Amino acid sequence: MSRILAAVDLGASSGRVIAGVLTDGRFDLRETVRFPNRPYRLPTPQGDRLHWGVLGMWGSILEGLRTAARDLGPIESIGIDTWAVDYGLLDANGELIGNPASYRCARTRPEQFFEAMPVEELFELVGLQIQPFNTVFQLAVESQERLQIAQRILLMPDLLGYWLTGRPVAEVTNASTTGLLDPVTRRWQPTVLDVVGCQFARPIEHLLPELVEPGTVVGPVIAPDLDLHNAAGEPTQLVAVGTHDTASAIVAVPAERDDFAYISCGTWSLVGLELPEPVLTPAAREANLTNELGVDGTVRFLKNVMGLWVFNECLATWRNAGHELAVADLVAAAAAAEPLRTIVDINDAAFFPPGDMPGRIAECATRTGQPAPRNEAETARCVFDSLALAYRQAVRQVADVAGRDVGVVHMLGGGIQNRLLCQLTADATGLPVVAGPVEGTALGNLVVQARAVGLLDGGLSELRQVVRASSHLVNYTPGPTDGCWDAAERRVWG
Ligand code: LFR
Repeated sequence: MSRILAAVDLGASSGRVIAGVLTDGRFDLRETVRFPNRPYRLPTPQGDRLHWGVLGMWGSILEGLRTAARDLGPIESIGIDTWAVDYGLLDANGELIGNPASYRCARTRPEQFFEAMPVEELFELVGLQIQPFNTVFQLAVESQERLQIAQRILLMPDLLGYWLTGRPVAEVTNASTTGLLDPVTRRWQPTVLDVVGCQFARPIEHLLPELVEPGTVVGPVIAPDLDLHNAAGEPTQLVAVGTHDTASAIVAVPAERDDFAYISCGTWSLVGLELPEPVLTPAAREANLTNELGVDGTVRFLKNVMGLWVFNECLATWRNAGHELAVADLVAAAAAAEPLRTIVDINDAAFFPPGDMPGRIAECATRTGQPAPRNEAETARCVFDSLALAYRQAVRQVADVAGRDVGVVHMLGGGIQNRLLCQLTADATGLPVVAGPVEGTALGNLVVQARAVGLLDGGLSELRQVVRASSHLVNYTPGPTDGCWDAAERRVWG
């Protein structure tokens, strides 16, 4: 008999509800709603602020869940995953205080934080790549008014889960992206809490909810405007999956051998290894690598690479200027363009805020003595070549710093529909690439739910078997490159 589970998967560019129909150890996926997601820019006397439209997302999620129940039948469970680091604050009545800020809002001041706690110490304690948007830096610049009345901090998926069930929790994979968690004990880090908490009216420990590991059943779904039940007529359960989207994606790496690296390709590209414990060495900090917690006690040792965000912002710029471009045509034109003509450091901070990416790429080309791309195809080729180069560097860095060999690269997520990018990744890394599944995050979310409610069992390798049975995988073999990627690397990083 088939069972239906629902994955709510919110990315920084789009959100979806995907129903998974589980039959004989494999999932069929049906998307029941998809909606665009973007931060909204609002003016304040202190400068523009970027906010998420969280109630709009909530409305779309309810619509997707109701459609799943209406079209497919009773829903066993729901799991929510979202991008990391962003949060809502609740007041004493359990009400949301204002619109959650977007991590792309340039409001944080990490250097000020380092006056209270040196960067070396922070890394040793929490093991995170220093990114201006880490929750710890966002909390450090929260307004005093909000902090005076805040009674709870809930990360995005935990906030939505609280609205579904009434139970506040902090699921550890996402909590590990805050900069407040000790990646060894998987508990809140007291020394960092002391530093951040001094500005709160109440001890910050009281604002942080109970930590739960992924796979915990949070409770029955009781939200108004939803009337859900499972096949036995009991209430549908919310499961805390790997609520960080990247954690769910990595569950779905269809690996058959241990020496794999992964690249989760979405708005960001997350390039790394799955390890049994964090790497907290100075070498890891100097390479700006991160230790995020994964499902079943694992650690994701990885690098954030700027990702398809840069390409998507290029597309938005061209479309705003009236050029209606189909992605497939653009990728085909990029494939025919001259390889490695212009390459940029795709992780340059210039590419982080939303805006005119083609202009910034041209500026960067001129600044580094390279020819600026002359058209959309050359700009797109520059982005894809630059991404592949950054993947190559990141795969080598994580392998070197962790002291591991890598024999295969697994790419997954929406970005792998770009076959040019997959082939360039094989060429640049010199490693075989296995691409798939496209719906990695949703599948990773679904298998963890299914195990939590007793529909699957086993460890990560058994869950990955279900992912393999549910996916279409494509192999890419590295082509001959004549040292062109070495030369490209020297052009970018010297
Ligand atoms: C990917 C992701 C990354 C995180 C970034 C910001 O969607 O979750 O893992 O670093 O978004 O939250």
